Amino acid sequence: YEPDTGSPVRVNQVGYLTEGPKRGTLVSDATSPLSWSLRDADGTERATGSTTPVGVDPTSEQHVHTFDLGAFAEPGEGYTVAVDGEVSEPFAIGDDLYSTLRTDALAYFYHNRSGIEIEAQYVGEQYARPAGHLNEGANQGDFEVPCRPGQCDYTLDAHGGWYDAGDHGKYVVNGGISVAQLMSSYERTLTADGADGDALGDGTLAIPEQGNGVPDILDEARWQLEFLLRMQVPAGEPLAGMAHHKLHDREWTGLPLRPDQDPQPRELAPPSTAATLNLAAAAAQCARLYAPYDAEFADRCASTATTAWQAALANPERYAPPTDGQGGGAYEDSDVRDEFYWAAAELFVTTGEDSYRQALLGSELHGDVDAVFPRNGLSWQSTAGLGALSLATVDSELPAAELAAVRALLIEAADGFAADSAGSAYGVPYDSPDGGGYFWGSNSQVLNNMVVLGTAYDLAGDPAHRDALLRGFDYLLGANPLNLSYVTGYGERYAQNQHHRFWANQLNPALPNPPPGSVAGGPNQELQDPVAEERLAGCAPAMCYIDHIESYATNEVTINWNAPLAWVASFADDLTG
Ligand code: 9MR
Repeated sequence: YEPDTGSPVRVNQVGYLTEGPKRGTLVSDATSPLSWSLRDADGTERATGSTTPVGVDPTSEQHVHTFDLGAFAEPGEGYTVAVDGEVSEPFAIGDDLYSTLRTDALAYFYHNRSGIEIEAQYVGEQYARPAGHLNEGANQGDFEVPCRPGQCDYTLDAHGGWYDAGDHGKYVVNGGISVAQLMSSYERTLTADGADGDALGDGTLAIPEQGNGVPDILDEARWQLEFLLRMQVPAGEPLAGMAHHKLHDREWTGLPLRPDQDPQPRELAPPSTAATLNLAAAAAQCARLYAPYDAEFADRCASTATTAWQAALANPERYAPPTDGQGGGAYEDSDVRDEFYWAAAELFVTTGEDSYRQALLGSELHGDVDAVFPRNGLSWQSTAGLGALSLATVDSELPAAELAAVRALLIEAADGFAADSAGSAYGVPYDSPDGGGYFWGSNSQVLNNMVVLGTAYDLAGDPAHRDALLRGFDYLLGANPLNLSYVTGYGERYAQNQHHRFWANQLNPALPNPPPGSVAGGPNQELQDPVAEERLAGCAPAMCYIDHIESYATNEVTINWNAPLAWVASFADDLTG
C-alpha cells in the first residue's frame, strides 16, 4: 500500500493567520536550497524565497526542506506555494480561519449524545437519528444498568452522556477529561484576556438547550456531567461514593450500527480509583462553574466531588485492568497519582480547603514537570496537567509562592513543546522522534500539548508559545508527511472515513461521513488493527495512518480527542478577536 500523498509541497490547507507564522515543508531529495514562489489565486507571484534543506525527518523518513513565507501578510484565498514545478494545495491568509472549527468541534458532542434523539433541525437530515439506549424494543438501555454477573445487587440509572467514540461505550475516565476540557474552554473566558465569552455563550451552538440563558458550551457539558454523576455507587452499598469505571455492551458490535439498533446487553464494570477521582475532579470544576446558573446542580456536583474524593482515599488501589477489553475499551490505569493530583487541584480551587492543598504538596508529582506535563501529552491516563492548568489560571486561595511555582512549571512545559516544534521538520509541538513515537490517538497528544501552549500564552504572552500552537494546527490541517488534514471538512484533502458506527458512509452509502470538525486519532506505529497491520507494515511512525473506517487504531474519533480540538480552535479564533 502506497499512500497518495499528492504534492510534495506541504502547507496548512486551511490557511495561516494574517499575523501568525507561515511555514511549510517540502519533500525533496535536493541537497541545496530551492526557490519557492507564493502565488495568489490569479497565479500572480506575490513573494519568493528559498527553502532550507534539513535532511531526513525521523518521523516520516522523508528527505525534507522547510520554507517560511516570512512577513507576507496580505489576506486572501487560494494562495499556493510552488517549488521546483510542484504546487501546494491552496490555502487562505486571514483572520477568520477558526470560527467555524470552534463550533464544529463542539457540535461533535451533540451528535454523539446518548439517550436523546438527534434532531434534524440542529444537525441536518443526514445526521439526524433516533435516541439510543433507551430500553426500547431490542435496544437495551441505560436506565437500569446491572453490574456484571455477581458483582453487585443494584442497577444504576446511567442514561445520557456522550458515546465514547466509534463504539457505544460510556467510560468515566475519558468522559471526565473531555467534559473537563469543555468546561476549561468556557472557564478560560472568565480568566484570560482576549478570550471571547460571547463566542461560547447562549445561542452559539445548535443544541436543544439554546435560548435557556446558560452558555451553550455549559449546556453541552452538563449532558455529560449528569451521566458521570449517575455512575457513582449509591450510598449504603459497598464502595459507596466510588465511580464505576465504565458502562458498555457485553460483546463488541460490528459496523455499521446505529445506537438505537444496538441489541447488546449493557453492563457496569467495577468501580475504580481512577474513575472515582476523575469524577471528583470534573464534579469539583462543575461546582464552581454552574453556581451562577443553577445552584442546586452546582451543590450536587460539590457533594459528589467530596464523596468521591473520600471514597478514593478509602480505596486508593482499585485499578482497572488491561485485560478488560471485551465489548468495550479497557482504559486501564495502575498509576493514579496523577488522578489524585488533578482531583485535589480542582477541589482546592473550588473550595479553598487546605486538606486538598496538602494533598497537592504531598504528591510525588508535585513540582515534577515531566510527570505533570509529560512530553507526550496529557491524556486519560495522565491527568495531572489538567489540575495544574486550573491551579495556574483560576483564582484560588493558593499562596502566591505556590501559584508562581505552578505557573513556572507550566511555562517550562510550554517551552519544551515550543522547542519540540522548532526542532520538527513539520513543526509538530510533540516530542516524537526519540521521546516515544506516534501512538494510538497521537493527534490528541499534539492537541493536548497545544492546550498547554495556549494556556501558557494566556498567562505570559510569549509569542513562541502561540506560534508553536499554530504550528500544531499546520501539522493537523495538512502540513504533514501524508499531506492530509486529519479534521473532516477542513483543508483540501481531509480524512473522512473515521471509525464510527453511524457515520459509516464507507460501508453503507445511505449513511453519512463524519460531520465537519471531527478529528481522527492519527498515526499509530503500533499497527493495532487488522487494516493497519495489513496495509501499513513497515511504515515510518508519522506515516502509520490510513483513512479507512475499519482502522480503529489510527482513524477513530472520540470525545477526548475532539475536546482539546475544541479548546484550541476556540483559542485560535480568539487570537484574532
Ligand atoms: O484512546 C485509547 C487509547 O489511548 C488506547 O491505547 C486504546 C487501546 O486500549 O484505546 C483507546 O480508546 C478506545 C477505547 O478503548 C474504545 N473506544 C474507542 C477508543 C478510541 O479508539
